[in-house]
Amino acid sequence: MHTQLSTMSEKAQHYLDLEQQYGAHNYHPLPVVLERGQGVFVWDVDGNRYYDFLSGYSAVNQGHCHPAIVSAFTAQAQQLTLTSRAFHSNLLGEYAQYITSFFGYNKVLPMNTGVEAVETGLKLCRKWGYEVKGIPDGQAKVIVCTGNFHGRTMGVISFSSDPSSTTHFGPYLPGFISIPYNDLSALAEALKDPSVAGFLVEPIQGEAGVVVPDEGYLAAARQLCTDANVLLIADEIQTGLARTGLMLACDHEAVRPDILLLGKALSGGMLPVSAVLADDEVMLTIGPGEHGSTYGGNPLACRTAIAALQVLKDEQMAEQATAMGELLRHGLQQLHSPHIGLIRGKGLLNAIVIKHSNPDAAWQLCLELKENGLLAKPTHGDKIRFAPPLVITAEQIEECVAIIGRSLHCLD
Ligand code: IF1
Repeated sequence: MHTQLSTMSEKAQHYLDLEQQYGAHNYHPLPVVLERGQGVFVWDVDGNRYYDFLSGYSAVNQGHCHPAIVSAFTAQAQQLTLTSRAFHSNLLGEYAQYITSFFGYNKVLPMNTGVEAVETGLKLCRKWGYEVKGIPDGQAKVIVCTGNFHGRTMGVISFSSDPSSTTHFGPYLPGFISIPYNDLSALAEALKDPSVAGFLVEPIQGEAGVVVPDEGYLAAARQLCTDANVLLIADEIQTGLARTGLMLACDHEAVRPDILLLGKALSGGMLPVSAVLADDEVMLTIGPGEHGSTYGGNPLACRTAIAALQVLKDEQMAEQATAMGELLRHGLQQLHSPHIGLIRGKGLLNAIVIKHSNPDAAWQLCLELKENGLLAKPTHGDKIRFAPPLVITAEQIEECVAIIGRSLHCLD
């Protein structure tokens, strides 16, 4: 267990004690208790202000409590929040038209959390495999990549290569083939199996520590899948929605997935909203009563998601992410810190790899960053993700680089 650098205020400790006593211990958060967020900033219960360099794992790309999204959410919350899909609502059709034209697909299947979108995409893929591709029933396979993170349900952890996601949760769902990420020959080999229905991939592997594949990987994977009559399923739940400098990370290589998975910032951090986009040949393999969710496509989610998407465009957040990302990576390079082994990322999805003899160094650095007014958290030990909201300004990037530079000295 990590040692804490600073003691908590009595007020903050009170909240930690309640969580410790009454909440499951399924996380190890940084010792900070937040009570307010606005734009790139969050404040703790003692009024201390922090730059948020995690953005809710890219769920608040638009910034905390974006006014236009809050007002859409608030207005709908006072009108009609949930009808279930047993009845129609005046918002689902409008939202479906809006999001399908926004991303250029025939149809959307609305869900809630990201992992539900992943599960839904896999169900669509298998259904298409049997009913369109003609794979013998029960034999459909999906290719996945080692180092993936697609969520925490039993089905999705079945193809995780991370012991902390899988240990003692078996038996696992069969029907997945694991290949190394960013390895086209392994993909080509796996695609020779005629029972393969799909290839599920993150355009950039987030949890693995922002692993960016080689230039051309996605485009080549797209072609290999097309040639093998296999669906390309892009998990853009973390990389999508302007985070990497274009609306989708797939856009960097003009790749159009057969199934597009979105989540997180689709609601700007207001409530869980996810979406599966596909064309009719895939989407219509699921008929009435064959899939669903109580909250999927609820009016509150629909209205909020329209506002969240509109804001991304109106405020040119993808362009912002490109410019601010370059500024951030350049600033980090200019620190010439002996403790930074690697800086990598695209747009405002970045990570540094810490180089230090102490295995706890990344955690210690995050505690120091917190003391200096910036919140970030290590992923997989020695990597720290730097992913601020896309509304961050150049001056704020400069200030954050200075904070990071100052904080790195705690590792000297
Ligand atoms: C945790 C990080 C992890 C995702 C991608 C699907 C999902 C996620 C590419 C599932 C969710 C979250 C989950 C959260 C930490 C965070 C995360 F990569 F973003 F940092 F874990 F890897 N596809 N990622 O990143 O979406 O069901 O959570 O809405 O579980 O600790 P969800």
